[in-house]
Amino acid sequence: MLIKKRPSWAMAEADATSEHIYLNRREWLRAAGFTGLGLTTALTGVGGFAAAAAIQGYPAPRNMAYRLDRDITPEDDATTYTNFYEFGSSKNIWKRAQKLVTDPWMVTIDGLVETEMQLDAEVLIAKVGGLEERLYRHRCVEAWAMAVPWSGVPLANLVKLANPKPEAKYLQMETFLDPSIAPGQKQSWYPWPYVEGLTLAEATNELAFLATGIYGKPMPAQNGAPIRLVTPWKYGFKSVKSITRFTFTDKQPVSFWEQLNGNEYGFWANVNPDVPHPRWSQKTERLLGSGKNVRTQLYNGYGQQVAGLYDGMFPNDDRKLFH
Ligand SMILES: Nc1nc2c(c(=O)[nH]1)N[C@H]1C(S)=C(S)[C@@H](COP(=O)(O)O)O[C@H]1N2
Ligand SMILES: [Mo]
Repeated sequence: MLIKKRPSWAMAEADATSEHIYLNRREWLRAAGFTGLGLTTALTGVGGFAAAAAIQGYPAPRNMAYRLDRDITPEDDATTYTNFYEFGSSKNIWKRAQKLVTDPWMVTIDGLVETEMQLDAEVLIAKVGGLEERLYRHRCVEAWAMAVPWSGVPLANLVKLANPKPEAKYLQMETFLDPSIAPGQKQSWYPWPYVEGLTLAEATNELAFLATGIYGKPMPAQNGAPIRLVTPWKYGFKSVKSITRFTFTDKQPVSFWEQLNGNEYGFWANVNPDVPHPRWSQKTERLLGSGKNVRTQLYNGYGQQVAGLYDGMFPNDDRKLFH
């Protein structure tokens, strides 16, 4: 996304950090000769930091309720053409993103909930149900699109686990903050950490998905490991990656892009081909892989599941729902 506030001298490639060999904790232990099933148990509790195994359950059984009207995007395209501004503003950040250490990964659930929690992503996912696979379309506000198999759990399961208080109306989600590994976060004109939010009605809609994997495998760092949101009826920027905090609140969250440029990127951001972005049309989308252009659909084709969420919300200006 083009941000006018961004100084012209700040070229994305200027943040490139020196490449170095990186081993995550598990690989390091394996390299050091600690292998096998006893490892997780042996490490649990050491130094007060529960050492979790990676999220289990791949490949997950496919939920056939979610079908596509197009081919699945080739894996190479979906995993090498990615938006993850923490690692730079180009699409080509996948190598840099390998610095992200995703195991262990502590997640906080706080705000207007009966009991605040801090738990490892693996423990969280184990608590909220077994993985399933869903084929979803994805439509970036920049007018490119893909169709991918995500693995994960319904976000509604997390909301249930969190047990929000009756006053809670929104769920805010936040990405990690660590400029030492994420060079984009050294760019101080961005309002880090990346934040997104949904109403609780949206967060508990059947489509809202907490993804842990893609193409039948654990999520690669560049696609938002170890857990990310997927809301396929909304522009892609709502689908916040690498989540560390879920906060239940009675105030509408102000998202990362909304804070930067609220005229172009609003809270609702539902896909609509008839409401143009202030600087370009949203009528069509370019498919990653084939490069083919196809018509964009209202709610990205998911109106049957989600249109009811917005009934009568902005009777005089429903365009508000589509920015
Ligand atoms: N933390 C974080 N989440 C993010 C982004 C980002 O820059 N940082 N980019 C968003 C945008 S604009 C899109 S289109 C999708 C892209 O997801 P993908 O790279 O897995 O296709 O992630 C979204 N989630
Ligand atoms: Mo996007």
